Amino acid sequence: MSQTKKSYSERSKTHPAAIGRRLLAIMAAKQSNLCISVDLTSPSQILALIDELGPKVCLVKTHIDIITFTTPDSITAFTTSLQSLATHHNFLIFEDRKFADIGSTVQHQYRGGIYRIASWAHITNAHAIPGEGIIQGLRAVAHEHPDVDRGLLMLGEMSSKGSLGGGEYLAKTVAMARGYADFVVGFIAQGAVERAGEGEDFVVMTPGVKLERGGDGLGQQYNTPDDVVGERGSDVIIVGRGIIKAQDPVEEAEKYRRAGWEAYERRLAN
Ligand code: 5FU
Repeated sequence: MSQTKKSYSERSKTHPAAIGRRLLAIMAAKQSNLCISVDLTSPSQILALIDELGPKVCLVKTHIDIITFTTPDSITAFTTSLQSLATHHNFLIFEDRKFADIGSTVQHQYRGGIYRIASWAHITNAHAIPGEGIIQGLRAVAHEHPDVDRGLLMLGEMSSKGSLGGGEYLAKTVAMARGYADFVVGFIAQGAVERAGEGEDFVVMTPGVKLERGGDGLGQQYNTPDDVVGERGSDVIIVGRGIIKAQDPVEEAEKYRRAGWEAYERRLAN
């Protein structure tokens, strides 16, 4: 059976990565394939918005390095509060770090520095351009946290105009990830990726989503939830400005949650 025809609930029992099973179970339980991208710079505003939107989402995406922190302690306070919100509202945390270096360097970047991403983010992502050492390096750091589940998304195709990803690049990225199914949960891409067999399951997440198609004047390209989930077989819609810049972000998030979920239900039914 094609992966796009399987329910999130069914896949939550068989996905090869523990964090993949957990994410799919949350999606099924909350009837949400919505990931909110909270691209604001004030820590308190971010946390307040996440507290409001938490019930509607399966995943919260951060860019920790765009946030204005005044002290190292304020970073820890932020990530601790974020983890509490994740537990309280039952969502996972995805740090959109886009690692892109050799295995040895990304280990330091994932584990250390001022952000210590591996200590609080359930999921992060990486470019395939350096080769599979990047996956091996990140996975070794994840294994330093045996008490918590960690996962990686490989970037196979970006949403922006002129992206060098997709096509053959995406296919090579998928091939590279195949040996690491317990850690690579899936891909950032614009639609479902080819599976080699029934045992494989990739959670595909798609940024560049709005209720109306268009762009932002800086290369971002938007498709609708129905385009990406219904037509192209992606699993999770990643939405930033479509929600956070709306007059009523909670009401808008509900529109996206419903649109994403209905597109998924239609996909299963057709
Ligand atoms: F990998 C990607 C990509 O291909 N496109 C993206 O837009 C990531 N993103 C991120 O998703 C980007 O860095 C933003 O954080 C978010 C999209 O935000 P928007 O406000 O919905 O355009």
